Amino acid sequence: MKILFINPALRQGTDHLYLPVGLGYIVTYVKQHGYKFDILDIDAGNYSTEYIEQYLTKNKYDVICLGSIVTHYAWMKWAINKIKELQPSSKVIVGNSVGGSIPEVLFQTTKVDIVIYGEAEITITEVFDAINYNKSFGEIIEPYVEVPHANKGYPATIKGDGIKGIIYRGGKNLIINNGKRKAVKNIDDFPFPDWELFDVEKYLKVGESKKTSHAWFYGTDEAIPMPINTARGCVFKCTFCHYVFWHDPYRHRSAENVIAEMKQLNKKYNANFFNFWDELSFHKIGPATKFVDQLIDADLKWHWTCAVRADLMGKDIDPKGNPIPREERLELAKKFVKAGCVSAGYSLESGSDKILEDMNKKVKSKYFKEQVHICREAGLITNTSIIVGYPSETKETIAETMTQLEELRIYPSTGYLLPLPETGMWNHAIENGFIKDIDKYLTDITERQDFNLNMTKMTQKELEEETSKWLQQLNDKFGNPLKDLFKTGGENQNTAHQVTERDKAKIERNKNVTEDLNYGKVSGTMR
Ligand code: B12
Ligand code: SF4
Repeated sequence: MKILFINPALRQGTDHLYLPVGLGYIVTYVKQHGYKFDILDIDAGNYSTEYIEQYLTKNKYDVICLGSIVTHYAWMKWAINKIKELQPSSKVIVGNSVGGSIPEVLFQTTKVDIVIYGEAEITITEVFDAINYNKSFGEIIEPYVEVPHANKGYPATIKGDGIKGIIYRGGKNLIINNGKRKAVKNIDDFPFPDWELFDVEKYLKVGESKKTSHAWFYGTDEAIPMPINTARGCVFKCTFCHYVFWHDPYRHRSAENVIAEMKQLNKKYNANFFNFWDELSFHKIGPATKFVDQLIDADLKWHWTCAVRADLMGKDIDPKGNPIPREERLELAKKFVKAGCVSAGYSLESGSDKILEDMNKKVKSKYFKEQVHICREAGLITNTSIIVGYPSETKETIAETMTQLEELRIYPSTGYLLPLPETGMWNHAIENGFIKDIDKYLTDITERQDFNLNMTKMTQKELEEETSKWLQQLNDKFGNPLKDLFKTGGENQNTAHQVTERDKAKIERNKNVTEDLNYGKVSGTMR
């Protein structure tokens, strides 16, 4: 059985390349289970459309697998249909949220054969086994049962029984949905992604040659950053968010397991800076303390970044109403620093507590502020993203958010609300007629930094002008050199401000941060 995996390029030709962690997990797992395959790495190769078409014309496969996030729908639609045009007999398997959150749409607008939703390692191996040994994927449950969904206007999938975690094209024009697969309990069980299968050199060199890295404060001559997935899922359900592990329990790898991967990456690639690519790396003081204590004991001398709850160190009361003393929270932040953490990412999203409620964020802005103070005291860098344009957004709520950031001296990574499938905001947009043609909407959307849809009572012009006005004010006040106030990193035209000489003082600041995080000035930011 000839298999091809395709790694698409989310932001083709930009200054950063990110190793594809999800794909890395999958290819490693199927390799361990005896499958051989090719990888067409469009991201690393920066391949043109012509190249891709030529490749697919020359190289024939039985199975072609590709996955991406849902914002990449337009490209995925093109790619799937192109594959089917050039090699109609190959089976096309799609994973990640582009399939899993909109299967009803994808099966209508493309010729995809199988969608894998949720955690894919085991599922894809079972699908390969079925194809390899000519077995069926399952059967339709009769009488037919339609699986409810929020993609208005598209026919439902029909309940089936068989390989869990897949939706596939069955007979009689039916799309059969075998239901969710239970997530793996202990994610330590997955093998570490085998980066030998990718052109790691290339991934590391792109940032280096363009003098951009995604290691906070560390220059490209100093940091060799690599990604690690330390946790899957999140304990919250914000109304703008959706990720592949949405329906799975929150799971964290053990510190031993993460440390072993760090050591392996250091040994193989000299990696000394690790980006914890998680939705949520730490959610509670207890487990977080245990984890960083183990890192401190391991005495690795490397650095890392992670994602934490916006109130992990800011909230002074636990769910049972017991107080959490400030010293305890400050102690945790200090331990993060001691363990090598440079920046713990967490998001304000909005400074308006009303909008935070609409977001179901379960965080109050006062806790965010307290966390900023604690992190600064401990020497951790604070950065935040904000979402502008919730339905209840007004000039006043924008001002509420921005004045807090101004006081805290944080330049935000700013985006407009971008309703994504399977989120509360998606349902709102569909129910209220903001999205009438799902295929068109998904084809047109780009990134949250671009204006995609207005669901507020302000006009789009007002919303954009108000947001830009405030960002300009922050940019000027903080002395940032940002030319594009939204795309603060990662894009060719917006990285000039990142090409600054490494500044020892800034690096020192990690250890003793008392001043602001002047976002745009930091070498290597990439939000
Ligand atoms: C790293 C990252 C990035 C990196 C991408 C690096 C890379 N090459 O992978 C960068 C910084 C570029 C990025 C950008 C954006 N990102 Co991002 N990002 C992440 C992050 C933090 C980690 C991804 C990861 O590695 N996860 C860990 C692995 C193990 O999980 P996984 O990727 O889901 O993989 C599993 C399954 O999806 C599946 N799978 C994955 N690939 C494949 C392939 C096949 C063939 C199959 C069968 C299965 C499969 O199997 C894997 C193992 O079980 C996630 C949050 C998260 N934790 O997922 C957000 C996330 C993926 N990003 C998201 C978004 C929205 C964006 C942006 C659009 C934000 C923006 N600025 O507007 C941009 C995209 C820009 C664009 N041009 O479209 C959303 C996606 C939402 C959605 N419903 O699709 C996420 C989920 C965050 C969130 N909750 O909002 N991102
Ligand atoms: S936005 Fe963050 S906290 Fe909210 S559900 Fe998504 S990952 Fe969790």
